Amino acid sequence: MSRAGRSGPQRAASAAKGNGAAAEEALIVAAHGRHYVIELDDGSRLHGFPRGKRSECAVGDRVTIERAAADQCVITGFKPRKNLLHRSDQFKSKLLAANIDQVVIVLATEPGFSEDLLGRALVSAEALGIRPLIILNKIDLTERLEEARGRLELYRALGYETLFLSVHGSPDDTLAQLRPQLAHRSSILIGQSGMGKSSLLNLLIPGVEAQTREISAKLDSGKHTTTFTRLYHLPASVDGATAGVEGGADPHARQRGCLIDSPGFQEFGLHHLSEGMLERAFPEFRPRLTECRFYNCHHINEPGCGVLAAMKDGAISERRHQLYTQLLHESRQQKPW
Ligand SMILES: Nc1nc2c(ncn2[C@@H]2O[C@H](COP(=O)(O)OP(=O)(O)O)[C@@H](O)[C@H]2O)c(=O)[nH]1
Ligand SMILES: [Mg+2]
Ligand SMILES: [Zn+2]
Repeated sequence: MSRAGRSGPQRAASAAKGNGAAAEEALIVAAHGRHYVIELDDGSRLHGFPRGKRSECAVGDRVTIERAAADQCVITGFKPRKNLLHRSDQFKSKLLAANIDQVVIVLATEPGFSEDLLGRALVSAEALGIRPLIILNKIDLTERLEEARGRLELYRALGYETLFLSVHGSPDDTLAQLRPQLAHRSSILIGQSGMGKSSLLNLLIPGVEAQTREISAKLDSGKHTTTFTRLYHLPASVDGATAGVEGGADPHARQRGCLIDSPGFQEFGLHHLSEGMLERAFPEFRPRLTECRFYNCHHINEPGCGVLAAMKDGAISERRHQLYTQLLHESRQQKPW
């Protein structure tokens, strides 16, 4: 690859300097089990493995590495991170991605989207203090547009920003809407299959399929699995800049922002969130929490509960309270991990 060719001399120089053992900083751009793809600051990519059995790092982490072989390295540590997004169920807790600025929730008019998944994605973002952005795709399919808009009204009223677009029907408008939202941020895409996540990635990141194949080949020696999380740098066009080379070697790529694509969002377990985190992850609950008679109120059936009173008045939606109840139940399950 030309990339490797370009960075060859640089690599040799840095390896010689530190006798191959100097710690270098790099970015994790893909993860599949204990196998990582590591991107150096010159854009070249290596296979990376953690030193121990258990791996504590995720896509989006900045790590320190030591060269092991020409295209391999050992991850020796990671830099302090802003945040870390998890997913968990009764059986395991999984690291999803680190250093996230925005959770982009991709929904569509057809097939109908899961409101449960939307609610969970919002809660996961709120629990980390990350900004959520809701996208309703396929507005060209007008038959179910009004129904979808109606279901989203609750979330708009809660203050969540919602974009209505059509990746296929009006790609230019879609780009115009998304550019200012994505530029200079690290965003993770969340969505059920069929909502248009891949279509969106294709529109935003030219050549994304080739990149995916390259990473996939690296991770799985040729098997084209899509069961890994990966990070794509946004192209220069996203922030309106005209100059700049496409690809990882562009020194401005890091500042332009990135998109992290993660498979398997049919379910989004949040067993790892504590009760205290949960009640605060519902923004409409927050002002009511001080109204509860009992300081340790669970907002389920306690007398004098501010949340339940607000629900009775119609100020808090029953759908949202149901989700809270379900998440609280999950949070109380035993966790073997
Ligand atoms: N009508 C319409 N179809 C779309 C749009 N975006 C994606 N699709 C279609 O929806 C299906 C699922 O899209 P895909 O990108 O594979 O979804 P993913 O499973 O979320 O990655 C495909 O058949 C796409 O062609 C859109 O804006 N309008
Ligand atoms: Mg897809
Ligand atoms: Zn209460």
